[in-house]
Amino acid sequence: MPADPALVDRLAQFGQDHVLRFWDELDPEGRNRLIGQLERLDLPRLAQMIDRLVLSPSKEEALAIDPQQVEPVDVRRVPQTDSERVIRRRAAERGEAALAAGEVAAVLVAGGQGTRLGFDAPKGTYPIGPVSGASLFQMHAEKLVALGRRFGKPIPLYIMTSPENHEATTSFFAQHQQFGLDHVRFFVQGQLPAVDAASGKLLLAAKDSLALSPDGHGGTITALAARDHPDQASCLDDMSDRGIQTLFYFQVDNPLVQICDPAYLGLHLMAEADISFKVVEKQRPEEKVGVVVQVDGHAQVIEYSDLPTELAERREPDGGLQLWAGSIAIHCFDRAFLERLVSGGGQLPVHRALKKVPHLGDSGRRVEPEGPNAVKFETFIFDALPLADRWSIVETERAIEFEPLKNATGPDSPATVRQRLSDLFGDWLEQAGAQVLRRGDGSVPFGIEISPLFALDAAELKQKIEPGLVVDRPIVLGP
Ligand code: UD2
Repeated sequence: MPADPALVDRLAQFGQDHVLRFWDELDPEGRNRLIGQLERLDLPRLAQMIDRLVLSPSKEEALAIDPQQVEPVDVRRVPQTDSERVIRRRAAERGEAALAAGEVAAVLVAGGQGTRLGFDAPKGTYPIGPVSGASLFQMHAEKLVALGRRFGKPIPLYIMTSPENHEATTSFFAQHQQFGLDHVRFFVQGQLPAVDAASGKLLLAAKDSLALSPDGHGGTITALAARDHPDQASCLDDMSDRGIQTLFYFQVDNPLVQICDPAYLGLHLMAEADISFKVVEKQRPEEKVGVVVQVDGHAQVIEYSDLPTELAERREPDGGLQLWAGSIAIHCFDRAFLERLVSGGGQLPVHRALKKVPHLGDSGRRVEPEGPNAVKFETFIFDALPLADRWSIVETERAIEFEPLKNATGPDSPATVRQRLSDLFGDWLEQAGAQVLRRGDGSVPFGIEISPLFALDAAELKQKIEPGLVVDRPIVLGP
């Protein structure tokens, strides 16, 4: 059976009909797969992306921001004075009230490919607990269970996966009885095709499949609004039915994240913000975090890979970086803001990434490129910031809230993350009255782990341990 002539025409109109060149060799299942993928493509939009980001990327560069217009953004800094501490305390009360009223949901993005870590499974399943080997997913889920108990209302969790890791992620949760969570719902992000970097032609991963990759965490917004079946509510509708007003958004790779931090939620609510960002002071100009800046009176993020060196290195008279506010990808969203974005069709801008993508050559043989050969397209969630009317940017301390797992070795690796967790839990134990053995440089020389189900913070820990406890060897405090 030949391919549908209307589809062939449509592809030909956009110069992409070569993707059907193995049609005659495909079985019905393969044909259906390919047709399904092709029908989901927005060809006119794809053609624009190819023109702007592949065939004439210099046009895109010409549109880039003028460094003279980039200024630091207003940030609510870590409290230094009594009055600032009072504001945080009031904000925490406001956030606690929202949690107790069941108005907050958590959204965990876990659809990424984790290429840099070199781990062949969903990153959330990585055993990161310094002593128990608890997974990232377990740590996040147990924080939510503990928070639900503390505030008397379970916090629903929505987890974004990608087609590649959906099955493995959902089975991991099923194997662990959803880690005791009351409500967890998985939703799958969209995909975008990779194209040849020289010609802009779609690449095939197999005779019956395009080379597709996740559409970036900017895909969260459309995926939250999508329905898997016509009779199923979207995640946003489900949240609305549950009375959720605020979404707390976080990434899978940072086990220190203070999920649903009441003070952060409260500052977001008090500012009546559409979107909030948590930031830390960047350690070095080249650190791989996007910076929150202001351009023409409006806040936006410049991703690390797009930040010109001149701007990254610009310093204040006191020597500090001028654009210091590094985004750690912890956000609050007003649900109504996301609904407005979806109904207004407000698509986030698409970014390009030049990558090595294996594909099928003309003869049908697999090509393993030696260097980057293809452009992948991605959207970023932080590009929602310029679309917001009101925003709130809040500083937090790196030592207590940010140590992401990105690489197999060196910085941001399992070794640094486990060390940071042990050091942080060592601090909690000391604040709770224990004595902890330390190295000369202050670090803890063995693993310490405190399950969120045992204590969520130092204050809770203090009620649970014997005063005078001495910690001089690996320890796990669990439920
Ligand atoms: C991200 C931010 C960076 C900084 C840093 C903090 C981007 C582009 N940059 O850098 O500014 O905040 O994090 O750690 O995000 N993900 C998906 N689907 C996708 C792609 C990613 O769910 O299609 C998830 C992924 O599972 C992870 C998170 O998004 O939880 C971050 O992805 P990344 O590791 O690619 O981002 P990174 O480290 O370049």
